Amino acid sequence: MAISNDLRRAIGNDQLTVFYQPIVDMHAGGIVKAEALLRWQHPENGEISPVDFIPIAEHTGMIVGIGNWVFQRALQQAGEWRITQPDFTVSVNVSPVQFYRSNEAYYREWLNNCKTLGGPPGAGPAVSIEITESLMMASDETVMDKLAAFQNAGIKISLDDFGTGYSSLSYLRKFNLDYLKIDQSFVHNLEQDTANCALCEAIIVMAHKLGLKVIAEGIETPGQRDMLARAGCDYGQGYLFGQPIPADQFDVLLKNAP
Ligand code: G
Ligand code: G
Ligand code: MN
Ligand code: NA
Repeated sequence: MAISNDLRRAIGNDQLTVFYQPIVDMHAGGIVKAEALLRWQHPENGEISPVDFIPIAEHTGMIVGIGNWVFQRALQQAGEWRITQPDFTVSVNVSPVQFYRSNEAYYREWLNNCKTLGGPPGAGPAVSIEITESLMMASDETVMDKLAAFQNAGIKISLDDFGTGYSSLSYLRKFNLDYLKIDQSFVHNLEQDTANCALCEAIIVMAHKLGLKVIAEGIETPGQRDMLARAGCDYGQGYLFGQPIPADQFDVLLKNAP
């Protein structure tokens, strides 16, 4: 397929970049984390969304190499931001296919990278990972072992898109996660939809009782921010605080942040 050949070439031709979207502390304020989001600038077709090319990368196995590259980029970048903000963390999306298709050596390399790249070690690894429910559904021993290896190395784990999959609550007991990300579909009509509001409040209470911090995604209005903050949500992400932007623009955002 043409696009998979193009993607193979994109890796070596500097067509892939990592953008960063701010994540703010809902109570103290300020940008304390970022999510790394991959972008592909195709030479003829312009920007191609990860929604379109990640599935191809997964299907062909290219996601292993691409994922490794994103992880290293994000780690190096997070290390730079840690010079002025020692607790700063960048979270990286990790596809289930990366877990299935990669071996022990691959993980050891990731974990070693965390020690050598990523800036001052004081606050633990500068990168955390985001996984989805589909990975937890597989729940075989090797996936569990790989997740445990990350956590033993101090890498925090977020459950992304919470509430959109099967959301079997038993996963939350079985896996020892650090963050739960409320999917943006719950946030977008928070001010109009009392049921969504009730769900967000209940998710936050449940997560806190289980010892997880909560990140709400897709916050676009001050009203949504205020409702989530009142409900005790720990962190917020969305266009209200900033879109995904290149690292040099993120630098400026961090320097000018209050
Ligand atoms: O920012 P955006 O609309 O482009 O992201 C679309 C989707 O692509 C999101 O679900 C996001 O998790 C996914 N995505 C973005 N970057 C990466 C990446 O580096 N790895 C993986 N596996 N998924 C990514
Ligand atoms: O699936 P994941 O949560 O990793 O991807 C997050 C996606 O949401 C990215 O595509 C990102 O660009 C997008 N996004 C981030 N903030 C907002 C927002 O406030 N509104 C909307 N509509 N999309 C957002
Ligand atoms: Mn994500
Ligand atoms: Na999400």
